[in-house]
Amino acid sequence: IRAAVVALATATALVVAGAVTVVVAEAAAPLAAGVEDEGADCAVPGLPDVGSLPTNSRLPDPFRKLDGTRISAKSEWRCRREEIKKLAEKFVYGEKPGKPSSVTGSVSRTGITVNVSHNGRSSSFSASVDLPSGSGPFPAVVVLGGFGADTATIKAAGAAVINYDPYAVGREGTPRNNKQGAFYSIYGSSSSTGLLAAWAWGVSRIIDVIEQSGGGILRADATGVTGCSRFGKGAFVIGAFDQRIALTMPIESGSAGVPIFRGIPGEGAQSLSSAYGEQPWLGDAFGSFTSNPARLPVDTHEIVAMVAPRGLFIMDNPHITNLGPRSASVAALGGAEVYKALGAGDNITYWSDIQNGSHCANRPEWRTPLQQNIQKFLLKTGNAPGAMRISSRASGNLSEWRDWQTPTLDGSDPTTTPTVTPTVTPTVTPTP
Ligand code: MCU
Repeated sequence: IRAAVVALATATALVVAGAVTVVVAEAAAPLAAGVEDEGADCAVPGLPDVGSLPTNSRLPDPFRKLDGTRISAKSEWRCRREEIKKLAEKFVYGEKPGKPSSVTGSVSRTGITVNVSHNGRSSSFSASVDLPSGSGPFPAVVVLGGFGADTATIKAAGAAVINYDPYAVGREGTPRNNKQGAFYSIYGSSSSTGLLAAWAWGVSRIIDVIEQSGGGILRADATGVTGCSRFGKGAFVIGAFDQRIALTMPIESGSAGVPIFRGIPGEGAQSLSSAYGEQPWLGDAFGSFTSNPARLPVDTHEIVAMVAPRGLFIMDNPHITNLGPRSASVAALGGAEVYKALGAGDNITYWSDIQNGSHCANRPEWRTPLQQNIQKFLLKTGNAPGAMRISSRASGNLSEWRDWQTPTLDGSDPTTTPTVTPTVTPTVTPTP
């Protein structure tokens, strides 16, 4: 069936039996994958050791596999993506473990509970739910720490808000060797996984519970995520590391979020050592790169690419250099090359063209694109194209950062679901 669907997706029109025309087009809004990690079965070759990494002042080529060859077909992206995921875990965020042996919980009209146990340890956490008007089941946007895209706009667009407290899963203010929260109760307080990956694990467990709930209140196939500032760093990593998330919306995420690591020192944003030291947001392994990002075998344009072809709406603030907005625009432009190669260039938006320079302000400029992204990727009622609205105050130049070109990939994107619209042509019955 999958092969047939893929074959159909490449056709534009099929005439069946003379009377019924089946129009097949690639859907503009691909559904999120039904699983957390669609490439979990990929055989990833051994990763390099930290000591053997070459220095590369440019962004690594997202299309070049660990074996040195480049991908040439869209169907190869899923396993290249898995390589990027493994590199990002090993060198940047720390490992995000998959679904624990037991995840149970409940979804009500006011809240979600999550109980997890694994290897003889257990922990739990909860999140509150705020439904929009109507009867549901509703798509939902996970808002980190009550601090993200405007919740009134989210609800008015028809999506529920899940208020997620990341600190219940990975606390701030702890030393790296004594991390705390529901994640670390399971995986150990000396786990080398940073808070961002722990927060991502927590959202994945919320989605597990929504899936198991039967979908009467919240739809498991239409989850978005947002957060601002440190929670923008979180929203970015959460969306990259769970392919069930249909729409990822980081806001003003700053260093350790969207901005390319390589660009941060030159731009004068919060330094990598400051971000690494302020809180254990990044994994412990990132400590080898804080003064040397050119040795990273992966950069954040590839974290952007991990979200492809799913919906991504990056909001940034060009008025605060400390946030690295120019480096964030380069990450978006670099990652957008993967979106384009997959035929999903319309699914990414970067928007830093804003007036008010206050950090995490509620901005009128983002209201319409926020509604459009929710309609397109969560409600599946819209089809507005993405946009690169990069403020001239902080606009990076991708060509200065890359020495690779974007390939034309063969085939249709296997993660894109074709829309099949049967049109019945009236049969003309000859009159006697
Ligand atoms: C932009 O995110 C962070 C920033 O990295 C920190 O240095 C600062 O302390 O807090 C910002 C934030 O989360 O503000 C709400």
